[in-house]
Amino acid sequence: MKKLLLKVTGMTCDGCANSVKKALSNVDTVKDVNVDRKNDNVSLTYDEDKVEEAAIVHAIEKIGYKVNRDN
Ligand SMILES: [Cu+2]
Repeated sequence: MKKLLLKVTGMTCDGCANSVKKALSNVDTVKDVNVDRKNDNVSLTYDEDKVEEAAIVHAIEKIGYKVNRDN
């Protein structure tokens, strides 16, 4: 499992944070999703052998938020 930290901008309320969390939870192998809306931080773990990081980023962008990779 690999840990991923992303900067996600555009989350203006707790509803947004929940939407992001839900979208990520639907991506295969993703777990331990944590959304810190105030700091635009989203962390999670996933299996890098089965899922591309791009698929995770896409899941967020698809519902309308911007992702900036934090390494
Ligand atoms: Cu919102």
